[in-house]
Amino acid sequence: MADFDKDNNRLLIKLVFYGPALSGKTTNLTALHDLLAPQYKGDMMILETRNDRTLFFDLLPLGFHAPSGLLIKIKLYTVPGQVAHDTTRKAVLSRADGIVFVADSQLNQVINNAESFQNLEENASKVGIDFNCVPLVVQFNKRDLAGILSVEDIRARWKSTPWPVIFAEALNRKGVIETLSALLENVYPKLDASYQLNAQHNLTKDAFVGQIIDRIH
Ligand SMILES: Nc1nc2c(ncn2[C@@H]2O[C@H](COP(=O)(O)OP(=O)(O)O)[C@@H](O)[C@H]2O)c(=O)[nH]1
Ligand SMILES: [Mg+2]
Repeated sequence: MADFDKDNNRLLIKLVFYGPALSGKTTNLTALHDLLAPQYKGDMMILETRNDRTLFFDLLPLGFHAPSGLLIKIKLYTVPGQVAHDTTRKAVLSRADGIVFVADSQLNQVINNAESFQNLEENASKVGIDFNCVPLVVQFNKRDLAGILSVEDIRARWKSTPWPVIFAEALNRKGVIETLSALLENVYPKLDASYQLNAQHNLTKDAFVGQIIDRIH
């Protein structure tokens, strides 16, 4: 769970965008970054390891304070989707507080999506994340393209799972805020259970989500 720094009364939350290569993970991050007001934009950082790239940034560089004074900071990460970069994916996934799985809606990406989702499940277990409990949102991206799975098909396929499904066109900045918002809604109860955000810090779920989403337009 989140990194709680007791001395500094600070909670550091890590959110990871996972998915197959080229599904739009980086585009999601870039869109969120672009939509933030300048004073809330952290520098976009690129971690280069040999031949792969991991992108991350502080959602609100200064964080925000719960009424109790607790400082909350959020970092967003993408993983490299290429099959070869499994070690990096595991490292990035490690200690994630929430995950967005970015699927590519194109019909010819069904297998890549499935393999990547399976890889997520395996890697989560390898880094000690309980896949049945971790907050997860599934985003079907690239809804603007032709040759995509229908909304009905996708809904039918995911109906029996516990995860929210959001449709997006990250390239056109559609659905990205909704995706983040859905993830934060799911992250809050876990954080609340671990750190008594409501009882001890007077931070309700609406305030938690609102503090973040209100700064993205
Ligand atoms: N048509 C369309 N293209 C998209 C969308 N989102 C991302 N892309 C494109 O898909 C390609 C891969 O995107 P990128 O974010 O780099 O994928 P990543 O490998 O998952 O990080 C780029 O050319 C993007 O412009 C979308 O919603 N619609
Ligand atoms: Mg990328």
